[in-house]
Amino acid sequence: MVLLSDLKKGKRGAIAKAITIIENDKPGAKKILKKIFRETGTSIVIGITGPAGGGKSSLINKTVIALRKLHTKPAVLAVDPTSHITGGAILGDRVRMSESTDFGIYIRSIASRGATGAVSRSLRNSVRILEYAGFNPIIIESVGAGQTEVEISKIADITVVVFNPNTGDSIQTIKAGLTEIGDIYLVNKSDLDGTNQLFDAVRDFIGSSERNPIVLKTSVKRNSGIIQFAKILKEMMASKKKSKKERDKERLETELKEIVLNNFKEKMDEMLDSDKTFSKYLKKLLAKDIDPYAAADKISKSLIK
Ligand SMILES: Nc1nc2c(ncn2[C@@H]2O[C@H](COP(=O)(O)OP(=O)(O)OP(=O)(O)O)[C@@H](O)[C@H]2O)c(=O)[nH]1
Ligand SMILES: [Mg+2]
Repeated sequence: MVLLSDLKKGKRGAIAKAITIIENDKPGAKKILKKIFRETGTSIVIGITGPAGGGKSSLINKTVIALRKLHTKPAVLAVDPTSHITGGAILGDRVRMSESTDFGIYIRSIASRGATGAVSRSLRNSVRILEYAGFNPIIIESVGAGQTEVEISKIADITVVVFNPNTGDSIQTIKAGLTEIGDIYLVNKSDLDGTNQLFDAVRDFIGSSERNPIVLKTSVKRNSGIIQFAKILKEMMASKKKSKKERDKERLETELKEIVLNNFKEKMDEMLDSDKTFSKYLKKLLAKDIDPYAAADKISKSLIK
């Protein structure tokens, strides 16, 4: 069991243990959440997303140091979508981010494999652990592939999208999902050719939308734009804090529904295995006496009376 007093003090060992429990042990996770929940929901979550290799980890490494100097206490969760393929990506992130851990910043990779919703669930609860441990802001790095970028913006209070000129991120190739979610757009690797073109395009197409997001150039290589980015984040943290209650109300409602539905699903799954109506209609289905939809209707009606 994790020592709550150690967690509260922000001790690394306790945080690591708690997050491992959150990720792998459902009953253990429930126990921890019961104890810490009252003291969560207090930190600003910053989601940083964008195409693979855009420089997100490198940028976060520098940005957290700048944020620390601005008297905040950042922590980082890196969602790692490739770990189950190569096993090398976690190490890559750790190495790239190693500089910042010397400043009392907590960094951790979160495995992205698992059932739908499992990543969001462990992210949400890992954020809670870090809030309880006194970190603010909590930065989540995720590759903008598939649905993850959208999911990140559901968890984050501030969403940052990172593009760069060398991957052929012309405005035409940028996925619609990414153009809609950012509060801040970074054109990173601004030391490379094509930066101004991409910057203008992003500003014209996304920056001029009603949401009015901020568009900035950064270069980790030249160490430019990063302090400005950190300052903007800090200012935005203050303004997003004011609207946090409202966002959280909606999110908690969604989360609660999700958990209840999941509970039902698990319970029903168990029940169906031994349900007489289910086996009766399954037989009919196998004999082609009924179609699957009609059979499902009959079974559902018999269960929900
Ligand atoms: N020229 C240049 N290269 C950069 C800059 N920032 C990062 N890189 C390089 O880009 C490569 C990818 O950087 P990462 O920080 O791993 O990018 P990432 O977006 O975290 O990558 P994934 O997590 O794999 O999606 C590395 O080789 C970095 O050294 C920059 O500002 N300029
Ligand atoms: Mg990375």
